[in-house]
Amino acid sequence: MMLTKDEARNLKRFAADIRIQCMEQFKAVGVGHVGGSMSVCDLMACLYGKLMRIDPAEPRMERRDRIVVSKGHAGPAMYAALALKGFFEVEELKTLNRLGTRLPSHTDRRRTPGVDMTTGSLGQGFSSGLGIAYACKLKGIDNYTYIILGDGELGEGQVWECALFAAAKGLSRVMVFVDANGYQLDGATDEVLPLGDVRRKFEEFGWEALDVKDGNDVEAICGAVEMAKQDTARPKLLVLHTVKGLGCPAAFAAGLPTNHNMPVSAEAADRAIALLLQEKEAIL
Ligand SMILES: Cc1ncc(C[n+]2csc(CCOP(=O)(O)OP(=O)(O)O)c2C)c(N)n1
Ligand SMILES: [Mg+2]
Repeated sequence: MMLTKDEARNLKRFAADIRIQCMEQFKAVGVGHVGGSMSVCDLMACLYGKLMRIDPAEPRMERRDRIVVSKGHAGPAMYAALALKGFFEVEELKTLNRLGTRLPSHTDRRRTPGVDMTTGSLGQGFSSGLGIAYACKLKGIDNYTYIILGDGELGEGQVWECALFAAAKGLSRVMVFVDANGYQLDGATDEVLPLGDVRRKFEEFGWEALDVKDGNDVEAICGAVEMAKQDTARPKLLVLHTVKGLGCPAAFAAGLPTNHNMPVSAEAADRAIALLLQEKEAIL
């Protein structure tokens, strides 16, 4: 999807707002999955601002596109996008992970309007996402199912069973995004369990697969989605090369191997939010 200048600017601003609302959530609870939430904010902006057929007034509309955040710990990025789109009040974001909240740290389909699948156990969201896509296909619904995986998550054996299954069943309206931020919980993915060339591996499994060099660039993401969708036979996978914790000051979180799940003081959150606001204002 080639974006117009206005669309690109609006999506960049939307991504900045999603990041700001992530920080508001972490600030309210004092801790959170900063790294893996912040790295997918640009993707969330593309999905919720441009790509997905959704209706905040009717979150379970049958024809809607489905979304499974298989790296369920990025719930805050999804919640920020949902709230900003009007699925619920932005104010509710401050209840993240509190007792009785509709916004648990990991996504839960029974609690949050707009969440299609409960996730958190890495690998499993891929299987349930494919199940959803298969069911939609059997019902003749002409939608897409979008699934978001982490790069560390690709170490789960289940992922490779899914790679076989989706291609074998011709699930051409599945689009998987790998948030390749280079880190997992306790170190660099290359050190914990190297993945090799993910794009080539999926291609060999029968997928249409593309690398997106700057996976934090909304224009690059939307362009790659459009290109991938030209293939009408195979499931699609985009490897988004992202920065874990992007949008936080570097000394606090961005790019640090310790940013997976970390304490967030009110001061650190406020500083990040102030910088994000400045960056947002500078987007032309
Ligand atoms: C089956 C399973 N094993 C372990 C965990 C604990 N865990 C939560 S996040 C995470 C690291 C995931 O890394 P990655 O997929 O790269 O996520 P990101 O970098 O996007 O945060 C781990 C090991 C889990 N949630 N599920
Ligand atoms: Mg990762």
